[in-house]
Amino acid sequence: MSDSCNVLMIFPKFNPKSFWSYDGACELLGAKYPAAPLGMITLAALLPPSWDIRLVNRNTEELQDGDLAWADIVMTGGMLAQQFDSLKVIELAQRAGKPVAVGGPDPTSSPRIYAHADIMVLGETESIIDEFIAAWQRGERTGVFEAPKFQADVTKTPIPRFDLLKFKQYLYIGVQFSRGCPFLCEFCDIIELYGRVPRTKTPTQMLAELERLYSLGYRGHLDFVDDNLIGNKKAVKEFLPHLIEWQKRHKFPFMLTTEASLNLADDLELLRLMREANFIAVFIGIETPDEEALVMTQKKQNTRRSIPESVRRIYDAGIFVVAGFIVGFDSEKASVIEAMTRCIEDATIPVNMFSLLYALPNTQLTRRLEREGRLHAGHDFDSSGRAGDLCLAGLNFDTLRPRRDILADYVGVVLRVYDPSAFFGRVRRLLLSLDRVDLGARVIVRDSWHEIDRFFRVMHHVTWHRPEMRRHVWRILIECLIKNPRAIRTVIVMAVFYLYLAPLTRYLIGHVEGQIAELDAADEPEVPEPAAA
Ligand code: B12
Ligand code: SF4
Repeated sequence: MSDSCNVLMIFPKFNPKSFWSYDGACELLGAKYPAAPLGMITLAALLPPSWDIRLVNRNTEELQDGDLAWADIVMTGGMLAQQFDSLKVIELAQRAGKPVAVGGPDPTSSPRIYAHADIMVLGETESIIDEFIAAWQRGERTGVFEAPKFQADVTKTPIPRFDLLKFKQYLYIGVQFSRGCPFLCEFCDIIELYGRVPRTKTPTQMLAELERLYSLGYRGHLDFVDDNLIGNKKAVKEFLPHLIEWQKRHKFPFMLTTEASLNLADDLELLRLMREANFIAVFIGIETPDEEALVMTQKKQNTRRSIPESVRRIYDAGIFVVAGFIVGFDSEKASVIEAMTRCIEDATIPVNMFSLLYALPNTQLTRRLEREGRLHAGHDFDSSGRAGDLCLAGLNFDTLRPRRDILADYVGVVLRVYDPSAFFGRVRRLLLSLDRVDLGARVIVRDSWHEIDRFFRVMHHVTWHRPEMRRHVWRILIECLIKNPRAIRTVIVMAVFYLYLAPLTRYLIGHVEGQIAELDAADEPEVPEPAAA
């Protein structure tokens, strides 16, 4: 038995042109990719300390000559939107004669696609890592290690190996407090992968993670990647006072974002705590304003409420909402353009991710569509390098409403919501009234100083290269300076969003219009050849 092992972790490339890839914005802000690979660095922390680990993130850097030769084992894997590159990495490793182990959400949801990898570590690694390590140390170089479902005790999860990250490559770093979500949305794979009983880390554990990041020199944007931060309200309410105290003691080194369900709006105490901890934004799946569709898709927590009022309550805590909307639910009877646009305008949500309904592998939706004979063959296999992206590759099933109408609605909503006047109109209404928490003059001056370079870069780009934004951004900036200076940072955040969202939406619209044209061409009756004279 040998105690040493050279592990080459390769984090595969994400498919391009996604809402989440911040194309253009990353370069402008001096980063290479928005988010860091938290799953991989968590796995790294679970391996024996005597093993040497090299992490190569293919989204930010190239594999160097010699990396593969150095490795005793290659570890790779991630999500569906990385499947295309994961399969390439497996091939690269196997061609170099190295055993390759895969893991992460996509191999867990679709193991058959990765069956040719030498080793599969499926599910939450914490629960199965000891078996894998023991087998490796016995000299076994193949095998399938499957964790029992939802058993991982996250209070035992070690601090992720943040030291393996090159912070400058990223716009933000992720940490995780909880796994799982109590709700039952039909299209969601989170509850299948991580369960419906949210498991949380302890406050001490979380503060140790923050302390490690702090001592490694990280400052700035920290994302709580929880599926639903408020899935276990009692636990998060216990944690937040510790987080507030830590943030205050360290003079607020981190501005925080997360994901939560809309019922966050019902708990003013929770909102107050999040505000004080310096949460600046929360991603919420609103999905659709159509009650019937919400009921059918089992997203009952969004029903029987006014969506704009709920969002307003979150704004009152100084936290802005980024929303997810889906077009293509089975219950849609007619165009959703009007209702969706109205909901977004009434709720004043500037940034919205629009998806076409996607049957992700390992969901109730996928199983229902399969039973109904509507699921497309190869729905879980990425042959094009586009799969998984809810904006580009949705509707991987036979729709009930004509497909063409759904696609036309998608284009219609995106066009209206991302028209520059509409977008900046919402930004202005939101920011003039957003009551950001007061972090104190010293923190504001320090942050402004740290970000002055980014501020000038963004404003220079807006002023000289983006005429459609220039007037709006300068106007809101000046108005905010006079009427609501605490929201200035958010003006720049919104400008950055539009910098990449405008070209992305043009691309998405072109892509979807291409699909519409294909459908039209397939529908056109063939013109008979003129008869020969
Ligand atoms: C943060 C996040 C993102 C970030 C990415 C951050 C990054 N660089 O990794 C962003 C915002 C970019 C993102 C985008 C998307 N995401 Co995402 N994302 C998440 C989220 C919420 C947290 C990921 C995380 O850090 N988890 C914490 C770590 C500790 O958990 P973990 O990754 O599961 O890792 C554990 C194990 O899986 C294992 N493990 C992980 N990797 C490996 C590798 C090996 C070799 C081994 C052995 C083990 C192993 O060890 C860890 C400890 O147990 C997850 C849900 C979740 N709870 O994980 C969804 C999730 C991964 N995303 C998902 C999806 C579908 C997407 C999108 C495609 C669509 C979307 N939701 O908008 C887009 C991709 C678009 C694109 N083209 O880029 C699905 C994936 C489903 C699938 N079958 O693959 C998930 C599971 C849930 C969801 N529906 O959102 N996402
Ligand atoms: S609220 Fe979000 S995480 Fe929870 S089940 Fe619904 S879609 Fe999934």
